[in-house]
Amino acid sequence: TVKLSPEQLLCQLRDGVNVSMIHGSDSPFNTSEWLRYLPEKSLNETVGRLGHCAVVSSAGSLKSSRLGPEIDSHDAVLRFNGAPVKGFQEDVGQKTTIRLVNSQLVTVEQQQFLRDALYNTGILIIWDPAPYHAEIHEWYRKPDYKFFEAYKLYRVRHPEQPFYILNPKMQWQLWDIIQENSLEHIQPNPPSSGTLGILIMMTLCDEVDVYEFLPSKRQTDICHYYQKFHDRACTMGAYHPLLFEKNLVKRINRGTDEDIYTHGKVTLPGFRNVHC
Ligand code: NCC
Repeated sequence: TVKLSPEQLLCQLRDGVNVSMIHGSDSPFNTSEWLRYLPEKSLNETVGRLGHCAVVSSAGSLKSSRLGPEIDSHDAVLRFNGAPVKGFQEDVGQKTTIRLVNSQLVTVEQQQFLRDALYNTGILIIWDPAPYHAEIHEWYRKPDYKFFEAYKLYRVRHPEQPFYILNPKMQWQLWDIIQENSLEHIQPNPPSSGTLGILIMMTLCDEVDVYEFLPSKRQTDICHYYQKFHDRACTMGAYHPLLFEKNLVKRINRGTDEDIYTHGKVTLPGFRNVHC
């Protein structure tokens, strides 16, 4: 295979990955029961057209970065899972427009998820690993984590907060493109929340700055900026094909290597600014 140019790669992502949320017309969610739980408005209607966006990885290298004000200067900010802002504003900012959570967090730590005020800000999006290119029906019967109950409980407690379920098709469309553009064989596990979040923001925004997904000079074995836990796998990947995700993002970066080195910052165009 020939190595695609950055522009070709962007076009492949734009046209090959369909970022969508589960909607009340998607069978088997097209029941009166599910209609009560799913948000009425689409994600697009809820956020409107976004200009400059930031995606904040949870990496330990955000520690002492003092990137907070720069991150908050964006129109919208996406964060992951239980990544806190309280007490860490200097390094990661305080704005949260979207929080992308995995289904493991919501089920294994269900009580915390239902109680912790951290989750009550902004728009929530949940995703769950689906079998390779499975139909929604198959996934619905056998989700990786049975998060539907937690989702419904949360919706009842916070009916005003937009909370979407990511259509699981996206993860394997994205995985296929990562595999196609890598020289090695990749384990067939879905991409990390990080790359899913980047693609979500590229769909919604004019431009996307991603922080500490590609590590800066502050790179460390500390897993998260908010925990004292060391594990290289957090940055390199174990279950998720994280290293391959990062290589792909590096190839479509429109920013400078200097920005990666000093800020851990990558700048990507929104898909509406990609012309194929
Ligand atoms: O750690 P996690 O990821 O929540 O991090 C969010 C995203 O930030 C990027 N990251 C994180 C740490 C690091 N040192 N370098 C990074 O680049 C990654 O892109 C990552 O996706 C996940 O992807 O959902 C993940 O979730 C955790 C965990 O489930 C949640 O934090 C909830 O507790 C997973 N950890 C475990 O299962 C132990 C992690 O593998 C993936």
